[in-house]
Amino acid sequence: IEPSAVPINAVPINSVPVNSSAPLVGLVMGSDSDFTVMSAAAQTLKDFGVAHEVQVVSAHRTPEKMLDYGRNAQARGLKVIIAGAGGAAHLPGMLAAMTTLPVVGVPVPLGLLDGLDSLLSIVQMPAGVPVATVSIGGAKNAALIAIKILATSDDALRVKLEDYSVALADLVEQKNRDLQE
Ligand code: RP5
Repeated sequence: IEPSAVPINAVPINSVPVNSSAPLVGLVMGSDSDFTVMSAAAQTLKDFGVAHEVQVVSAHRTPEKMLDYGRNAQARGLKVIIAGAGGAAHLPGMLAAMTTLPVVGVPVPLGLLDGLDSLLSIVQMPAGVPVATVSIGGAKNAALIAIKILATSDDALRVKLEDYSVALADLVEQKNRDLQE
């Protein structure tokens, strides 16, 4: 038996042109070193045709920029923020404290603690200041959460999510067929 080499999360979706140049999703990370993980979110947003921006905004190295980013995000037209950080990962929580927009946090795994440090830094928010935290390295799901939020008021995006779910189920069935060979 030779299972397909295609990973289950590599579902192809129809790419459609971005219909607006104004970013709806702010994809930020504490360091450019986080982009190896966060690029999966950028790719997914691109695949769904969602206008987004990508920025390095560090809670520790550029704290004033981080505060301004959170403060101005909604007025600039963003609808959701995805924030990834590793280690002492304060960026998602601090942005959540500075904006009424939903913030999705991505724990980025670093070398020593396999991302558990990042996860706990992001997920343990005090009541009143939520961060929707995905799994360690879960940048793709972070993008899908952002897309689902946007799809609540965007029928075209909702249809694309439905198509994506069908493609995901089809891929599982294809793998089952492969297992029979
Ligand atoms: C965090 O420190 C960043 O989010 C990154 O995950 C980590 C290490 O940053 P670099 O030293 O690689 O720039 O703030």
